[in-house]
Amino acid sequence: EPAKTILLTSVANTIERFPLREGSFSYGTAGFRTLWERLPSVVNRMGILAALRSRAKGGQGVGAVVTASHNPIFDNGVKLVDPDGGMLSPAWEGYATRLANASQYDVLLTVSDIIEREHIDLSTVGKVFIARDTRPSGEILVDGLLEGAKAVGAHVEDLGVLTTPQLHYAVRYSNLNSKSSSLQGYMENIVTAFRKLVELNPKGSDVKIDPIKVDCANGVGAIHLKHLAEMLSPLAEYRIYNDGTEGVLNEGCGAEHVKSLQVYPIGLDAAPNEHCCSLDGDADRIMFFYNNGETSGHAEGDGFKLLDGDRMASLLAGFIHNFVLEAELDKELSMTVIQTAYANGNSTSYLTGQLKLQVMCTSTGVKYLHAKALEHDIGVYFEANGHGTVLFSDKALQLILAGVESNPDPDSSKKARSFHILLQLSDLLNQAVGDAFSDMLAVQIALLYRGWSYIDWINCYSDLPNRLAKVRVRDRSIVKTTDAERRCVSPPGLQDVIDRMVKEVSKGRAFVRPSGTEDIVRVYAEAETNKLVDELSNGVIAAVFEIAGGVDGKQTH
Ligand code: G16
Repeated sequence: EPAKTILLTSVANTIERFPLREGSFSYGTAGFRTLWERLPSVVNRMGILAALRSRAKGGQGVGAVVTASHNPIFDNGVKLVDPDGGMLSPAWEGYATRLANASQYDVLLTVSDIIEREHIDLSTVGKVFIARDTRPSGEILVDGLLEGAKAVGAHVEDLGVLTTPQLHYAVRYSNLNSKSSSLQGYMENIVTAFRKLVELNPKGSDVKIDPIKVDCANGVGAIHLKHLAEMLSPLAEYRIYNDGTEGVLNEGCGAEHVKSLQVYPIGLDAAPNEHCCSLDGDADRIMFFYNNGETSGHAEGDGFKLLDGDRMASLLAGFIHNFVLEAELDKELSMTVIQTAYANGNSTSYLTGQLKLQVMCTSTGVKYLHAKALEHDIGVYFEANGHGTVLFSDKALQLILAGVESNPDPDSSKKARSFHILLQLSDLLNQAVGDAFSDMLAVQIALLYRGWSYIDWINCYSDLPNRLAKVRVRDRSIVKTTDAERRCVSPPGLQDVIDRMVKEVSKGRAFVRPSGTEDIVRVYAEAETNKLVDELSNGVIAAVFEIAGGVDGKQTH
């Protein structure tokens, strides 16, 4: 077939310019992630795969984003976005790993194989949207991505420096044609929904929204938040910290830093009870925090109070469920909250016990939570680390829209208002992927409606003391888990030791799993008191170190 020969020749030409580096690569929790110098060949090949994916989907747009999100600045990564705006279908992750590790010759065989297996019609034209975060290496890596996609005959649109959720959004709506997929369209969509929600507030629109201090992790979030803040001024006020003009990306700041160390980000001075939050390096996760004014003697974290992804899940699930009830949609729409094993035990108890909501647990990774959420009419999914959103099914949107159409005046009844509020919330909350911007605005709306400060929010339940640690081992791939990562099946004997330690501790729970974004094993522990959780966490860290082959000394965070 001449078309295939031409395509393979063009692939051979592009991969020659981006030779394979040593080592093995695997499509992890969120794509490939490693030191950026190792990545040029991988990124080039992901350009090829993105174009193939698009052609396999009849020419629908596919996304490719160069980012290493929360990782250090010298790392980078690449992940693909499917035409619906979600993560790449797991069925294609195998192709990604195969391509990334293939010799030059095997690349051609693999591409040929994908064309056959996926019945790709070579008369279609592909479309690939690309974007990157602010990492300097991104500028270099993007060239390979562009070349790879073009080599497979895709039309490439380089959207430049975007937050990861902005790219997901652009891909989704370029294929749906129901909203503008441009950056301006993205911004106007959330700004309009936020404004309408403020107007729909039952307490009246003449309200004061608490200003919020936002740590942007010296990443891409700062660039776009400046724009968003201008659009929302003077209704709401966002004070930007760590905007990248001085500090280093994710260093001493950002959502991962505040979550795992439970301390303030560098450079942000939180006066007692001021509302604060931290984005991560590509603005797809968010952590909220404040200073409760108490002195603990632990200078860095004095008075530090964290409101994490579990808190967002409980706030937004409770908030939305209330309107579902008022709109009398509860019989027709299924609603579920999806968490991972990292969810604090008390958050799950609050969701099931107090809010009477169904809760499910999946493995770590937005791709798993998102897929589970899609199985329900309203799927609220949040990882404790701050990733998440709320998805509304087509059925839910149709019923909500019908409610709005038959009740055009939101002031006519509580029920009418609820339809209008739900409609705006479905617009505000990113339907493609978790988004720090829309999550931040949704939290502000929920607090505004309830008349709550962060203190009221945190008082919903108290977190069980918990610790998140990292252990470096020789080969993390020997650590294997089951039961949504709650139990470890390899190396042998490790789970037995963990079980024994957990049994000794009141309200104890612990698990270990290999990270899919960093070369470490993560250790999570929770227990009734700080003393007990320290003992449990240290015990499990030591067990992992001994049984799974620890190196470089132990790390406690
Ligand atoms: C990515 C994923 C998240 C995951 C996180 C940590 O986030 O999108 O779903 O929770 O990695 O994963 P792991 O524990 O496997 O390292 P991000 O913000 O880094 O893109």
